[in-house]
Amino acid sequence: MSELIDLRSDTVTRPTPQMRQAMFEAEVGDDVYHEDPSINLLERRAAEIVGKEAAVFVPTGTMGNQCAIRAHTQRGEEIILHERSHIVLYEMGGVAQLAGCVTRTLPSPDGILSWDQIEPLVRPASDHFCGTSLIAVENSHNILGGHVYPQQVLNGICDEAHERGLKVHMDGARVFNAATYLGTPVHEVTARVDSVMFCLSKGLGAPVGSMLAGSADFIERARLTRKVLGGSMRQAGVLAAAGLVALEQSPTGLARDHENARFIAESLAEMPGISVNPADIQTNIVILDVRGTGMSGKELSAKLRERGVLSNAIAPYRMRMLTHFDVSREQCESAMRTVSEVLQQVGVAVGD
Ligand code: TLP
Repeated sequence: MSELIDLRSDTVTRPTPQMRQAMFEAEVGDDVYHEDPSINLLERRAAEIVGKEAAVFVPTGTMGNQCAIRAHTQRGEEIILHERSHIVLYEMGGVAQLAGCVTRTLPSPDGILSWDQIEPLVRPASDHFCGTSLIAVENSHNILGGHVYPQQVLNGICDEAHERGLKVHMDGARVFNAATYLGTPVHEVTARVDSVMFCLSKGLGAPVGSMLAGSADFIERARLTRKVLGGSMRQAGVLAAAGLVALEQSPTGLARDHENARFIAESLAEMPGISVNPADIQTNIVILDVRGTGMSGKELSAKLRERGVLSNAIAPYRMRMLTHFDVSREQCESAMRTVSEVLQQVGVAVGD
């Protein structure tokens, strides 16, 4: 089989030659003693870029979110967030298991919340209720299609939350994609949140690692949880070195990924049985409804896999395709030809 075209996630990117070279040359030390120069530099640069006092390097985005939640909350408190957020769906109930908190979730079709929705759920602790202490936003929002918070909406949530003594954490796994879409520097997107986690290992293309940033105090507390979770690494400067290359070089490539996602959505929108709105694509994530093909998402993705195109079914009739660093426009074109061939072979006709 010729080379696979992997649209399952932007987590699948492999380190570039520059990243591998930087890893080879990295100066390292024991990070638990704060003695790894590459990690120290990465943490300083990350904090600077997102406009916060300090940052900590964590092995995964999940660990970054969980360290943030632990550092912002006390056991028995409530966190308000979107019902389809990564923290709710894909972090193994870490909010309950690790922080001892409860989630109160809200719906919205695109993953974006507003203060008007959040406000009625906020409550102080009482004889009957857990008190709210944290709001978590996901920017861009993954599973509902890579949507980005309009900056005013996000700033509004932060301002109102702060007036009530609540903290706001941003799961910014793809905040660089969000900033690219908005055409603003990342520190403007993150200006009013108390903390932000972002992944080096997604659109930015590093092999491993995420950053959690916030106030110096907050990061000190987050480091303790990182240790509890076994995430305090030693000579991990080899990873940080790749992360630094990703941080400095990759953001400019994200616009290309967004164009490719738009191309994929436009191509799919023309195909019988597939429903997707290209105007909905803001970043690098395409969610498509395949009910009209007569196949489930799993069936269609299995047929694509046989022909070398990898994608994920995320619900019985919904699939997700992501663009990234390691897929070129030509590969997107080839993947779209493959989808079209599969639909023809199974006899999906216009109007089905
Ligand atoms: N997302 C992965 C899967 O876990 C779903 C993906 O393929 O998209 N926040 C957001 C918004 C994410 O999308 C992810 C990963 C994470 C956090 C966690 O990052 P990792 O995988 O590094 O723990």
